Amino acid sequence: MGPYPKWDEDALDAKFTTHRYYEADDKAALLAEHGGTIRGLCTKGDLGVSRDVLEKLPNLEIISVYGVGYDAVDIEFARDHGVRVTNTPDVLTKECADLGVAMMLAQARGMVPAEKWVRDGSWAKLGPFGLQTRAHGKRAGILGMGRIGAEIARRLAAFDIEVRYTNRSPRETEGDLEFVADPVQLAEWADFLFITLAASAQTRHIVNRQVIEALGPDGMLINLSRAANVDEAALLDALESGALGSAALDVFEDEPHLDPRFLALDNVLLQPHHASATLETRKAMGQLMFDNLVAHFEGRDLLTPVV
Ligand code: 8YV
Repeated sequence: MGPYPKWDEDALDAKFTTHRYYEADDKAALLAEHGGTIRGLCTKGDLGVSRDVLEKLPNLEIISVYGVGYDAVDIEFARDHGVRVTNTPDVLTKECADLGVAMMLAQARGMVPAEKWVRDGSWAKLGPFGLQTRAHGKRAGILGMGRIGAEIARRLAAFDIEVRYTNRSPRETEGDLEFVADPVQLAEWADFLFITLAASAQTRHIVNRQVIEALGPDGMLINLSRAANVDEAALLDALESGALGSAALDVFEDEPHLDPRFLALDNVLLQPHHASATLETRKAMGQLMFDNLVAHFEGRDLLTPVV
């Protein structure tokens, strides 16, 4: 459905007859001509595949997602039509956790504006860069204690940051972390709030105005899940008014076309949805996407099934 690095596309071309939906000038014509012969589909966590495309693939057997998030795939359609779905968890977990903690530190210590301060000559002309905010020893809430949330918690322990979490239900955690059922209460307690839960219709805007304002003028929101988990209009209002101290965001509504209100803010770190985007991890994601397809067509168990 979308482009992959050359090494992934070469492997797919060598193994399968491929059709590149993203390159087709007339996508409807491609589906009309080839839709009936297509048995496997590759897509991405942030791209997915909609029902109106799936309806034109009557012989589709498997959707292999390059990414851990499959919220953009019409899972209900897949289930109803016996289409298998796979994703690429685990291979990207630590990568995403690394960026989540890096975003917290970069924003707390003002590393992006500080780099500009050096590079544009302000340091020499105007003196020291302003005082920033401590991260170690503070409190972090994790909204979504899945694989990535758990890895972030592990990392935060090394910074002497106390962690509490909320989740659909309590779960066993490394360090026996305290479960807080109400996201508002978690936000009231926390200095940093990490949004790491899988996105779905049920989680839309789980981080609402109340949660954002509970995090407060000294709080920081870090989102590396999906924009849909956060009420972005409420987030922008709070960042503009100071009701929320700061944010570090890797995902946005209508990305990569951000709401221009973000660009006027100096209390938000903007990242281009690249939490999993290292060479090593993307190679592992591509390999897993490919291996799931091959396992299916060779009649073996799928490596990482969702449906
Ligand atoms: C995407 C992601 O897969 O894993 C996910 O769900 O959001 C990303 O890693 C990435 O954007 C691939 O294009």
